[in-house]
Order: sequence, then structure tokens, then C-alpha cells
Amino acid sequence: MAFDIEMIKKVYAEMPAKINAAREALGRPLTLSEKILFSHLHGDQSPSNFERGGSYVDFAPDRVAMQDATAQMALLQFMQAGRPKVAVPSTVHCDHLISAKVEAKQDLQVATTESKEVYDFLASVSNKYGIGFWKPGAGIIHQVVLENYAFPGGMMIGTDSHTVNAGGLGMLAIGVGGADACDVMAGLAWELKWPKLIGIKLTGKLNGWTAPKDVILKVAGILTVKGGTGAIVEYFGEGATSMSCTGKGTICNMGAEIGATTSTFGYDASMSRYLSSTGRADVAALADGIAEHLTADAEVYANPEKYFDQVIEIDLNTLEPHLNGPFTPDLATPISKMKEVAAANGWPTTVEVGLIGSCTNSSYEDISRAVSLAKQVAQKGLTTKAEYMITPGSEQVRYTIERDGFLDVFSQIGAKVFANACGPCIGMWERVGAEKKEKNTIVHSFNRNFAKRADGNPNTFAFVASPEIVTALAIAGDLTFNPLTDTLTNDKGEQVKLDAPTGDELPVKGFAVEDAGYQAPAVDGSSVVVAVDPASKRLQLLDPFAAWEGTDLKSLKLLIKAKGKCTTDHISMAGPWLKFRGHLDNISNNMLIGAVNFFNEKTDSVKNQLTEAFDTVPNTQRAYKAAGIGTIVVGDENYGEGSSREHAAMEPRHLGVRVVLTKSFARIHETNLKKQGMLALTFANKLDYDKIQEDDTIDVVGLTSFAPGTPLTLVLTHKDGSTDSIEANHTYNQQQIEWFKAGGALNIIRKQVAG
Ligand code: MIC
Ligand code: SF4
Repeated sequence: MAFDIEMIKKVYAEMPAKINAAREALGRPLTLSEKILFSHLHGDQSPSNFERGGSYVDFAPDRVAMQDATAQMALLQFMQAGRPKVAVPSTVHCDHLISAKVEAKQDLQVATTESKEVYDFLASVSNKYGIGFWKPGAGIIHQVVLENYAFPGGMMIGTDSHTVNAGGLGMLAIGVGGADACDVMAGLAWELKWPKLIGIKLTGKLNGWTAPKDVILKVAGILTVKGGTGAIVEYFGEGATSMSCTGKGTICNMGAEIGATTSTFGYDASMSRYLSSTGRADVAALADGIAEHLTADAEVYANPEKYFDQVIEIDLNTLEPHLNGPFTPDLATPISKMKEVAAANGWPTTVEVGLIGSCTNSSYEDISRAVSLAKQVAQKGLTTKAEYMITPGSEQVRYTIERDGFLDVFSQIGAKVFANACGPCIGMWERVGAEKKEKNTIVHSFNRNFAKRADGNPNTFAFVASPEIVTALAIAGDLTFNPLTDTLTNDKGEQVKLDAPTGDELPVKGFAVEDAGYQAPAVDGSSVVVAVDPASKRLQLLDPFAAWEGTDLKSLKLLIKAKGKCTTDHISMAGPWLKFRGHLDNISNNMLIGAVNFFNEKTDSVKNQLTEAFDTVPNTQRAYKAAGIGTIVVGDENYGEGSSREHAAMEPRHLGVRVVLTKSFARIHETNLKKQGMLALTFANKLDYDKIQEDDTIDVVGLTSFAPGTPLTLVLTHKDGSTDSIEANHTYNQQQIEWFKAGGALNIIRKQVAG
């Protein structure tokens, strides 16, 4: 039986009436996204024609998921909220802290020893507050959620940007910072700007070498890393229904890379099959009972232009496999063009390593299709040129692919199987030789490929592709190999072609697992004690941030003007720093160390205006803090893209940065800054970015009358005494202004609970 089946029954029992009311209120047919949004309005709000991209609306998500690297901060905040138990079903998944070094078993053992303190903390907090706990080795959060918790028509939030993966099962699943998760677990409303809607019509059918991953690689190329900002992407059409449920998951998963709030698909037979094969025939039967409400009204898909803000059509019959990268997931190159494009850009073309798996692409189908290629190595007398590595998404998938002999086939091509965890995808890859910083190319089926992400080497060119293409390129050892047309030389000197991959959507013999890795919480956790050692280097209880002083902010110093791409990986690097995710002061030593200083084009080297000396960003900021001087960080477009990690907002807050002023923000990061009581502002005139000088002292004027929709003024005093006055926009609503005034949203919850 599925987890939380009573909750699902309740959601389904209420959905039809709520959807009908919304349809009536709007007087028109509804998209699936709208149906889920309207059926999850918080409290007694009545449905109305909310302004897309304008109105802030309160929602009541059905569940919360957290992974270990973000759960620590989320739960440290939740512990301060003073509630005895979580208000909605919630889970914690231990997946980010396991390094990939030798192989699964050994690596897992090392992690459970090294991170014992953190795992014990997460296990005991989960036990106390009624949270389901998935042990290290159980799998990656999004795969485990898809296998166990996602349900069509549901709404969930999760402290990880790829929470959106559950859209593959027809949910609206949205990535958030820990503070948002904390609100929902505390029984409060969750606020989101009513999203815009992008409809993507998939015509034709996937065939040959093309996989679901190629759909999202193509979409990323069209929309770019910020094209989905503030929007839900809804896929439909014959190409959607003919695709597997896990394939849909891949597409939704990587929708995080276009900045989309989330992506989703209407309920169909593939979802029903997936639910049944993962032990949830009960959910499938319930969904079948209200199937018409779990997809858009027919008129919508017949005339999408009328109902979506933007419509994109992709013909799967002619879609080519793509390779996206390097250094950004939206640089899309069709495989037939790679030879030319790589030569023109001077990209290294020898593929050193192919990596498959991760939360994006580790379904049974993915692995079975990759195996069909690996088998051909022996059959056709080939050798695999590159190293090849696999990170299964869950113990259930790993156990099943082992039973079905896939792991044996992989081991014949020299593959390494790492733990069921994030591993190389988040820099937890102890790659031999990475410290030499040599220029090299890797190909992986993950979703992100920002500089340094996988192995810490800034000169690793990482390209994202489907597991099938990754496997073919690893066999060939060549980025420019096009398996659709090119041949390889075998051990007899013959030219051979790889046959197109084939596989099974779901295991013919069903899924199997011995220990899935789940630990249920205590029924009554009130006597469970959560201990945090004050001397710990990895965990630190949080102190409330100070409230706003009630005046304009005067004489702030410019800390850094970041140039170009500044993702959350640049602001708060992962990999070796993940171990400090539960200790705000320690992790603050990585603040903005990856951001490029506009003035000297270097990373982690900024001018301390008090001494005129150059130092690291964290040291410089600590010097300002010690002198009681506030600072400002300036950024470029889509600042904070990528992860949901709120550390990227809490670190500046903790170290005394007051304002982050950018050309534009990624959604989750902007909210995280607001939640932590920071000022997140954007240039009213983007060209004003050029007016910011290295030695600037800056006043923020207008805070005493801080109001929704009213810009603030920033007065820049340059070194020569001249001044510039520039306008800064913001998107704070009244509630968010209260967060700013209180010094952070948590200070308000705490008061509400105490009162
Ligand atoms: C990522 O893929 O960048 C992460 C690591 O999963 C993050 C979460 C984190 O930083 O802990 C994400 O995507 O939100
Ligand atoms: Fe883990 Fe990578 Fe997925 Fe993030 S994108 S959850 S790091 S596997």
C-alpha cells in the first residue's frame, strides 16, 4: 500500500468540486497546472482570476521532501518554530553527502562514519517530529519520491531544485529553500507568485537514438537558463502520452535548468503502469477514478495558444539527440553538428569519462537502454575507450538491475558502480588527478554542468546527454562520434555500427528490493532528545538574525560586483563544502568564492576598502563585519540560478551583507534572500550595473516607506567624491516587507508560536 494513502484520498475527494468552482469563476476551460493550483489554495481563499506573474497566492502543499544537505538548515529552522510535529507528511533523504571514490559499499561505509553526526542528527529530528527518514544508500531524493510518494494531481514542495522531477507523475512539485519548507511543516501557508504557463506540445514519437532527455535538452536550448522563470511548463500531445512515466520525470527534472517553477504532464496510462509496478495500484485506481481532473480540459490542448502564455511544439519524429554544454546546460548542440561546433570552439574532444545515473536519469528504462549498448561492446569486438561510471538513483532500481544481470554487463565494460547517491553530480567525486586542473572532457546524463561542479576542476568540459548517448560516446571515447551515422573500428579492424538502444520501460519481473532503506518515525516523538554538540564543526544551532534598525541603510561598502554567470554553486560551492551545511558560520567561509570579480576578473579576490588590500571574499566580508560596516553584493543576470540551497542567502545574511542588487534573479534564490531578511533588489535600468565602481560607498534610501511596487533609491558615492543616484526595483509584497523588518521570516513564526 502506498504511503499516506488517506491524505491522497482526501485530496482526490475534494479536487473535483474545487476544480469545478475554479472553472466557473474563470468562465473558461482549465489547464492541468491551474487545476492543481486551484485545488491547493490555502484556507478559504476563493478561486479568482489571479494575475499570472503578478499575484502572490497562498497554497497548501500536500507534502514536503528534504535532502540531507538542505534538510539540516531546514530542520534547524523548524526546531525553532516550536511545533511538536510536522503538519503535513514529510521526508528526509540522505543522498548528497556520499563521495564516489572506490565503489558503492566501501564509499557508503566511509560516508556513514564521516557524516555520522549529521545522519544521527537528521535521524533523531525526523524521529521526533514525525518525519520519514531514508537512510544513506536508500537513493536520491527525487527517485525515491517518484517511487514512493508522488501522485498525480498532488502538490509538494522540496528543499532541492530538482523536486520538480515528480512532475513525471503529474504532480506540481516545486523546489524551495528550507525556510519555505519550515513554514509548510509548521502548518502555515506557502506563498508563490501565480505562475505564467508555458505549453509544450510533443508531436510524433521518440524513436531510435532519441530519448526523453533530448526533449529537455532541446527545450533548454530554446528557452535558455532563464526562459522558464516564473512559469510552469505543461507538456501534452501524443508524444507525451507515448513516453514512459520515468522519461517524463527526466524532462521535468531538468526543467529546473530553464528556471521553470516546475513542469508537469497530465495523468495517462504510463503513470498508471508506473504506479502499479512500484506497489501503488491503490493510487492508480484512485487516480483512474478522477482521471478527467488530472489532465487539462480537452479545449486547452486543442487550442493551446488560447490558454498558455507561450506554446512550443516539438516533433519527436525528427528530434535529434543533443549534447548540451560545456559549463551551461542550455548550450544545445544536435549530435550531427558536434564535430563542427567542437572544432570551432576548440573543445577537447577526447571523452575521458562517461557517467550515467543521478536523479535525472537513473530509471530502470534508462539503465536497460544503456545496457543494450554496453552488450554490443563484446558482441561487436569493441573496447570501451573512456572510463564509465554509474550512480543508481535508488536501492530499488539498483537491486532490480543487479537481479536482471545489468550490472554484470556493465562490469564487463569496466564500469564502476557508485553508491545510490548524488556523488559526482554534486562534486562528491574523488576523481583521480582532478587537482592537476587539466583540460579534459566528460559526458554525463546529469542535469547541471557548471564549472567545477563534478570534480572541482575548472578545466573539465562537461556535456549533458541522455544515458544512451553518454554510453555510446564513452565506448567511442570521442565527443564528435555520432552513433547514428559513424562507425567504430573493432578488434578485427572492421568498421562496425552500434545498433540503436532498446530497453524495457519497467522490469518484466517487477521491481524487487531487500532493504529499501526507510525508517518510520516514532508515533509519539515527544521524548526524543535532539542533541547538538556546541563544539561541533558540522552542526550549529541557529541564533535569530537581528531585526531591521528602522532607518535607511547608510554607508554600505561594495563587497563584490560579480561578473557574468553567478549560480548558487558560485555563491556557496558544494563538493568539499557540503560537510558544513549544518554549520552556518563554517560554511560562510565559502561565500561567493566562485564569483568573478568584475574589476580584476579573478575569483575570490576583492578589495577591502578599509585597508585597500585584496583578500578573499569571506575574509574581506568578515573584516567589514568586525568593523560594523554593512555591505552590498552586485550581480548580473539570473543571479542565484541553479540550486535551492538557502546557504547562498544565509551566508551573506550571517556575515553582514545587507543588499544583493542584480540585473535579475533566479526565483528560488530571490525568495531565499527575502525569507532571511535580506534586501534583494534589481536595477530599474540594467545599464546602471556599469555605474557601480570598486570603491563605492552606497546608501539605500526609501526604506522607512518601503512599500510594494515602490522602487528604492541607491546613492552611490564614488572614490572621487562624485555621486550617482540609481533606482532599484523590488518584488516584495507586504508580508515579505514584514520579513525584512523582523530580520527574517522565522522571527515572525517564532513570535506567532510564542503568542
Ligand atoms: C544541486 O543539484 O545543485 C543540489 C545539490 O541538489 C541542490 C541542493 C543543494 O545545494 O543542496 C539543488 O539543486 O537544489
Ligand atoms: Fe543530487 Fe545531482 Fe540530483 Fe542535485 S541534481 S539532487 S546533486 S543527483
